[in-house]
Formats: sequence, C-alpha cells, structure tokens
Amino acid sequence: MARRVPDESDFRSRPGKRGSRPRTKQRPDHADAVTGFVTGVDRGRYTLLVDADGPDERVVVAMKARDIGRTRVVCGDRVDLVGDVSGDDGSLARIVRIQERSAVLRRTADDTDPYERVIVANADQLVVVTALAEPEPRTRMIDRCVVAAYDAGMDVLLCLTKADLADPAPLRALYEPLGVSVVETRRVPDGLAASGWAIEPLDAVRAALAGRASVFVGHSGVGKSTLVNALVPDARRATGVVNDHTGRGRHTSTSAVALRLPGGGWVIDTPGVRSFGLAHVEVGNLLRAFDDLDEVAEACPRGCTHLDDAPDCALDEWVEASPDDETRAARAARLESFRRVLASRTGAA
Ligand SMILES: Nc1nc2c(ncn2[C@@H]2O[C@H](COP(=O)(O)OP(=O)(O)OP(=O)(O)O)[C@@H](O)[C@H]2O)c(=O)[nH]1
Ligand SMILES: [Mg+2]
Ligand SMILES: [Zn+2]
Repeated sequence: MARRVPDESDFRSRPGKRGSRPRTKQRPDHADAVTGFVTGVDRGRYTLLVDADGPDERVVVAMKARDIGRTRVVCGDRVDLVGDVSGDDGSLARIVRIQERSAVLRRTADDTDPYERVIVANADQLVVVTALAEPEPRTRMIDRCVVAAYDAGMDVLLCLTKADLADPAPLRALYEPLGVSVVETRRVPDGLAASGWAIEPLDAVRAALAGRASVFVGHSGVGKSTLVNALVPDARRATGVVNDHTGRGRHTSTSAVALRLPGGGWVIDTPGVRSFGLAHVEVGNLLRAFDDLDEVAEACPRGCTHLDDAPDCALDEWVEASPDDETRAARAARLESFRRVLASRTGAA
C-alpha cells in the first residue's frame, strides 16, 4: 500500500479514522508558527507579508488549514502560518490560526438578508470614497457607510473625488455636522504623467491616512483605485471607466488588496459595492459614536427609537433646552444628521 502524502488534513485529528494519530482535545499549538499579515485574498489563495519591516520581510502565499474551518480569512487579518513559510517561488504555507481582531468591518448583503460578511479586519479608519459626479453621489450610501464604520468602532473619512466635475460644498455641509472629516481630490492635466493627468491635492489625504490602516469603500467607478495608485507609487491597481449611459462603474477591482503607504500605514482598496447592508447594526452601538447625544439619550424612555416620531425623546428636549439660538441651530443640525444616518439603517440603499 502506498504511503499517503501528508496534507493539511493531518493537522486536525479525525476521530474514528483507523490509523490516525491519537485523539487530542487540544489542537496542535504550532509553536513554530510565524505571523503573517494578509494583504490579498484570491480564490482560496492568500497573499501575506511576513516579518513586515524586519530583516526577513517577504511575501508568502498560503492556503487555509482545516483547523480554521469556515471562518473567513480577510485582508488585514494577522494569522499564524506553518509549513513552507520561505516565500520562495512556488512555496505554499498554511494558515492555522487567525489572531484576535481589533475591529471588523462587516456588511450584510441587504437588510432582509441577515447573512453577514466580514470585509476587512484590523482597520481603524473607513474612507468613504464618493465621486461628486460620474457616478452621481448618493447620500444614503454615504450615511450607511458611516453607520457601518461607527458600529465597527472605526473613524470615518469622507473623500470626495472628481471635484473637477462638480462642487463639493453641498456634501461637505451635509457631513461636517456629523463630525466626519472631509477631503477632496480632483483630476488635473499633467504633461509629465503617462496618463496625461494627475490627482490632486494629495497632502490632506496623505495626512489623514498616515500611520493608520484605512479601508476604501464606495460604489464602482468613484475612483478608489485611481486614488490608491496616486498614493502608492507601485500599486498598479487596474482602473476602469464609467459607462456614459448608465453612469455606473464596471466593477474593475474584484478583490480587496492591502498596500503599504510610503510614509507608513496601510490602505485597503476594495471592489465597488452597490449598497451597504446594515441588518447587523444595533442602535446602541451607533449612538456610542456620538458622545454628546449618547449622554443625553440616557434620559430617553425605555425602548426609545430616537427617531423623528419617537415620543418624549430626550434628544428633542436637548435641542429645545438650548441656551441660545446659535446653540439651538448647531444642536438641531447635529440631531438631524444623527437621525438621518439612524434612519438609513433600514430600507434599501
Ligand atoms: N474626472 C475625474 N475622473 C476620475 C477622477 N478619479 C478617477 N477618475 C476616473 O474614474 C474612473 C473609475 O476609476 P477607478 O479608480 O477604476 O474606480 P474604482 O472606484 O476603483 O472602481 P471599482 O474598482 O470598479 O470599484 C476612471 O476612468 C478614472 O480615471 C477624478 O478625480 N476626476
Ligand atoms: Mg477599483
Ligand atoms: Zn430618544
């Protein structure tokens, strides 16, 4: 009888199978495992960076061992790797454990479908990339991204692209009361660039991303990959064109990829999404992102929805009780934006 070549299934004890090793309650602890940072996922193959910034920094390709079952391994995850972790051409390592995640960004396919998908792990900032035109901005989508970020405990940066095509002022005015930072970029002619144009200004964007792990999300065609290419010199992310008739992008990027920023920090470029399902989000979690309102809402009746039609909502009283007109206007704007994003939690995007 031919000897069976060991594969990743040997790392899991299979009770009842004759000839298998003794059963152990504990999984093997893989004491020799090294840590890898997941920078890309493509059809069951994972690209990882090992010993990032260390003397042996290398790119390793791996697959999932059966130990971790169906748990999804996503971009930004830190994992334990065993097997051939040399990173040599054709080598393949195995992911045996996902290290604890500090944050996960999830979305639901849509609100009626509670199936959750973790998009990325360990990111601390969500960059909502929105084109000012082509495709037209949709505030509901922005609101929902804001909710998803706050729910995940992430900061939000609103990046308004294509400022060469439309005025960013109205969107700015809508999001500043929420406490969301806003940056703008535009395309300008550049005779020195191979494409004939450049994206600018990048200083504010760079400053907002420096040293952090940021995820770019937004509809297809808003310019996520274009911006990533402008920020990361050797990124070479493919970019697409927006259809003249439908105003939609072509879903050029098909998987998430993490790229290191020259000044430190990471950006994760993701494929365009049509909507951002929020069935998994709880109101309490969202409220926590609004310190001032959270405190006031402690006085709300039990089970208060905090929406416009909520009886005796303490947030309304808070606006009423403003000491002067200026405060009243600011509080009213803040409450209105909070209610807008809260309401965006339900219904279609
Ligand atoms: N006018 C103008 N066009 C831009 C700007 N930024 C990007 N574009 C164009 O928008 C189109 C789509 O850009 P992509 O970077 O592929 O968009 P994406 O968000 O990555 O799209 P998906 O990968 O499909 O999600 C390309 O033709 C870009 O050249 C900008 O600031 N102004
Ligand atoms: Mg893209
Ligand atoms: Zn309330």
